[in-house]
Amino acid sequence: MEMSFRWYGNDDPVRLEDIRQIPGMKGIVSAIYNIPVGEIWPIEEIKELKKAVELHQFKLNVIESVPVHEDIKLGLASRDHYIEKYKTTLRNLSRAGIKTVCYNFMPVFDWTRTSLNAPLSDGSHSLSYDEETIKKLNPISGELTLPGWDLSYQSDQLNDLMNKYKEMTEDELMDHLIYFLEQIVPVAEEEDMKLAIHPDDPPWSVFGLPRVVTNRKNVETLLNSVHSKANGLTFCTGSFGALPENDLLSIIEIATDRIHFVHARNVKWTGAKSFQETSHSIHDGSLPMVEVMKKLVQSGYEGPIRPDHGRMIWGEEGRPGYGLYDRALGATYLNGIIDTCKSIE
Ligand code: DNO
Repeated sequence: MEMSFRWYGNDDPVRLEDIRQIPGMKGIVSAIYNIPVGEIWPIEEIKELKKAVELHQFKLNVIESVPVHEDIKLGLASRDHYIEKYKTTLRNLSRAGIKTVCYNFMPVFDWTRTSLNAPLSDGSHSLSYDEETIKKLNPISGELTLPGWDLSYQSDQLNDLMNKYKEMTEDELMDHLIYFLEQIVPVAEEEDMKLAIHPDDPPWSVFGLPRVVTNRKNVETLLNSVHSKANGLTFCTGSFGALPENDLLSIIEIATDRIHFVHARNVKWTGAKSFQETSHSIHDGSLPMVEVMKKLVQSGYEGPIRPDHGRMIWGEEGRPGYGLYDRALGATYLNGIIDTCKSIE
């Protein structure tokens, strides 16, 4: 597998020089962050990013993410205009040599947590999610903002946008996703690219908005909707695994050669629909990380994988979930498991 690390570009307090010193690190996962959602990514800017990464002897192996415009998720008439732009961005990425693209289809909000620095018993801090707290929060009030969210909306715009989703069922959202896939997968095929949809995080409805990339059945539906290797999945242990009934191993089984990217992290279930992120170790969280890695090795997965969110340890300050130290420990733990599984295969 290609062990990789997410890097947020030149503004990231974690430097490429630091990432270079993590044993076994091969790839960088990044994106261009200053382009409004829906607009075309210019090839020059993509090449610049790639050059910065390659200067440190890394491969820019995945773009995470090219965000999907809300009009596409809403199924509005204007979606075709944004789909055309999405296709152009895919072609530009491909022409710059980048062949794997991660994206998600969550309405309005990307990943959601209720705390960005919840204490763990070892004195470190991590991200957590508590369903009871979420029920009392109004995302429009601005009392909760998260790093993964598009903060360019004014509160009245956000209100209007959320209202547009009010009547939408999950089946309708799935239809809009399939429509999108039918349009973009042929372009990915032409360009020999892999599309890797990220599961919803957490994998249930939040703030009353529909979510569909949540479980094995829905993953099967979306993978079967367009039969092409290009139509694939980001297998994110922490997103699917936040729901105890999601059997991670069986999701790997049904997705097998459609898994194009792996996010590996552990969570501890703290109640119904509630969890806290932990170290990657099986001794800290609820997820069977060793079994998951073993299954990926057995299924022949050789693609990019990254340690996902880490705790904040050793006094590090920085982007929640994306510090250097705990993700580096995670990468080393994962590489140890992978090497062991391979040696006894
Ligand atoms: C959170 C990330 C997500 C992910 C997107 C993919 O840390 O895993 O923000 O990048 O959902 O589109």
